[in-house]
Amino acid sequence: MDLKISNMDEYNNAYAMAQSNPQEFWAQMATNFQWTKKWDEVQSGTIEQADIKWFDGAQLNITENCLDRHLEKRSDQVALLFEPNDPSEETVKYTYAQLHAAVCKTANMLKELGVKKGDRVCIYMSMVPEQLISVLACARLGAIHSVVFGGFSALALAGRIEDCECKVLITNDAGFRGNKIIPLKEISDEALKMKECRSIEKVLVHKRVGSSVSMQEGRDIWWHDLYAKCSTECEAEVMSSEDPLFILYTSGSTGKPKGILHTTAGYMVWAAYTFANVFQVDEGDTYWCTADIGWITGHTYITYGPLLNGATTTMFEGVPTWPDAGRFWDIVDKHKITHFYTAPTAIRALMGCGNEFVTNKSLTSLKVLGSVGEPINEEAWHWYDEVVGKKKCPIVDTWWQTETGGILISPLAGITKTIPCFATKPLPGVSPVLMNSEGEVIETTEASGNLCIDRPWPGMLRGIWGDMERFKQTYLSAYPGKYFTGDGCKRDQFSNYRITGRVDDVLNISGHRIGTAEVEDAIDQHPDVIEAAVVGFPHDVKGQGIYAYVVTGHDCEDSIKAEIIATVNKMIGPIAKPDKIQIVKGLPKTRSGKIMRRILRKIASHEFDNFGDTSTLLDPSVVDEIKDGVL
Ligand code: 7RM
Repeated sequence: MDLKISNMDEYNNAYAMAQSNPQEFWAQMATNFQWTKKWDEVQSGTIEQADIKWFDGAQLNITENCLDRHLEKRSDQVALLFEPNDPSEETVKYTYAQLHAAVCKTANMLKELGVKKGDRVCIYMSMVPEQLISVLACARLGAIHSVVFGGFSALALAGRIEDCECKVLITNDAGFRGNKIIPLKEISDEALKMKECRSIEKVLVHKRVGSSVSMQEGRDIWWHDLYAKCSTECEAEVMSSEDPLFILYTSGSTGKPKGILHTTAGYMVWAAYTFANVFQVDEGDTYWCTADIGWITGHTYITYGPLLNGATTTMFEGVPTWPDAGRFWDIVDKHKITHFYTAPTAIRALMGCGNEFVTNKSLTSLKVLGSVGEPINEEAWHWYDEVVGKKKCPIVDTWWQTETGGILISPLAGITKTIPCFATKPLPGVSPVLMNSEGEVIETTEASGNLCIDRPWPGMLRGIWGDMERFKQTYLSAYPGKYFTGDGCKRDQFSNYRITGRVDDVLNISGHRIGTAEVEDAIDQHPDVIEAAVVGFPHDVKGQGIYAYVVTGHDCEDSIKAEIIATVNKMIGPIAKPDKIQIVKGLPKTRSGKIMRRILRKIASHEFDNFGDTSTLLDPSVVDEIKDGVL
């Protein structure tokens, strides 16, 4: 059976079959791939036991499925289209044959540096083709890639390198982003100097900007020096289905970021299946996802999903508003982009720049528009639909998470009826349930509750690197036998799903996940800070902004706010920078010492009445003081 569904009847049939006979359904889907050895069992293990397996007993290499498999038919088709930051610099194109060769060469470089199956490789790069190539080169060798977004600080990078003990780091001299240059090698050097960051043996440095960087003898190697010497042939390592493919760090409501672990076969099938069905890319189409490969969206929907389907995928190095707010649409016209996938925060930012940046472009190539990363508001949905899509392009509002590997709830382009702000229907194999506050499944169709998934799907995370207990605790314990998403959700009378946002202490800032505890810990590092509480508040462009309430030891100069921001930059990176910092005398606490975040969230959102039950407050006068000083 073909991967692709082409009408609503087929969707209904596929959904029903994946529910009633998942083993048979996924066995049929899996025949679309190249296996070295077939599986013994399609799905085994349970959520209760936290030992989910898909296609156990099979052997494969995901890069053979992304690259080698297409060479017969598509060797001269463009696989990767790279659009540089500077519009005057030429586009770079890799055909499937060229990408295959580049991945093999790069895998051979990594071999030279001692990388073997199961080793972790950290990729801390800007959005250049070599970033995607590095990801695939790791997969070719069976090395586990851990991509760290280029906006994270040296400390954040060091923490991620240390947690999974990466052996090799791949970086750029520096990266272009709009009118900025990000000194990636310098940041890497700083990270590697830290005492907790000892596992790295070699650093492979790709030259992008031409910045002067220091190269440490014996440790640092220029990409171009080694690349020239490596062969374009590299046999793919034979991997077992449940061998780890990658780790990707993401924030939770407590503690350090978690290394989300994905394995080979299930992730591959899920990435390919969801890409094919949600986007409905046809022969000759050009697909572009604007995410960074440092996030899960870039893993599944720039790299693996499109290439597994033999599509043409686009990578853009820059930002939406440089040189001006028409950049995205210039690129759409230049490359006749048919499928465009971006985040609500970008849509809102561009919406605020005026329609003229869009209406003076053609955009006639566009067929499908996608949204991901956070709930899309009504106004942005309609602007996207009307001004960008000219009411001719279905919008796929795709709900999913780092943990889910790929899209779980979304319209299928041109098939599912779209509704503004609704992710609509679950993909075949996805069984969403809404839970009430008693922890029971809500049976009525029209309902709202906490979103859980009732049974394993192939792309489901298999664990948290080095911490299986936390894996069970975070996702599998709140509702026994179910995967808990951390999101709130509404279901309408026709069983369409609308995701309303996190129900835990995870913030979503411009589609980036940030834990309140992480930001609080960072702020606490400032020597004059006694205590801090961080909450989200509604922000027109970012979706949510960061509001920090800070208790300082003594009367501080106003400069403390700038210092706090600098501290957060250093600990996490600019993406976690508080938008508002209010210095307060105390935080509203219960008698048992818990901060009442509910009140702080309300104040930050300028909702000053109805704080709910405040009878457990230790000192109610604190609330008035905070209210009076609100920003
Ligand atoms: C893909 C990604 C996951 C969190 C998730 C939600 C929110 C993502 C949507 C959405 C409403 C959407 N992975 N989220 N997509 N909320 N509608 N279409 O973003 O791990 O970084 O974030 O993002 O809260 O739990 S992520």
